[in-house]
Amino acid sequence: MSCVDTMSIFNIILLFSWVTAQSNTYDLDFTSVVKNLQDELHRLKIQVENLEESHKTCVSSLKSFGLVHRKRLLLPENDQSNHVAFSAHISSGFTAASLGKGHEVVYDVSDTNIGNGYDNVTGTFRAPSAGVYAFTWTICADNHGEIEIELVINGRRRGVSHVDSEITNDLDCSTAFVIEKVSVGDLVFIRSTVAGEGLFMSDGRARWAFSGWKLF
Ligand SMILES: [Ca+2]
Repeated sequence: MSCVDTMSIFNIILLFSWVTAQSNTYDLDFTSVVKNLQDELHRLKIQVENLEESHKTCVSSLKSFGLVHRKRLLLPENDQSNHVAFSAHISSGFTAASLGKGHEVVYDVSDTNIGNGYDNVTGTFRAPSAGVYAFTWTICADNHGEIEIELVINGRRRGVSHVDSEITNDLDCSTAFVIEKVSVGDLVFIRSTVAGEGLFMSDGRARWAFSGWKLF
């Protein structure tokens, strides 16, 4: 109900109260009552017209500032169930031998886990809700490090990257990015596709990381 409607009803209630009070007197002057009613109706009519004009002016001003309908473009403020984002990294460097071939990479430090989809014990992200997601991961090779890594969604390869550092004291990193439609409960993780060799860096200089977030 608009402000104009509310004020009109309020004034009518006041008017009804006033008429009731008048009717309770024993010396009713009906001509006077009718005259007063006409005056009051005329006054209310002018007041409503003024309020309608003010309302039009307000709406026009809001539109000129782009404020009308803005709220409809935003997500509902209390709808947190649709928010999904995670980011995790490996806390220290490791060897190719410790990872091996065909093994899931475990990012033991969970930096962000909105929606609780990521498990830092297994390394797997389980989608809490269906939607289109973005996934990105970074791998870094230290001395003579080399490996190929794949992004797996429900058992299928959906992305791949490779890094190779051929010399001592060399550092090479590779970052990949994938956008994928995901169903609720889908499993997403990073896995080695080869045995690899050498060392991999994951410390304050550069680190292995795995992130994902729901776009819509
Ligand atoms: Ca190599």
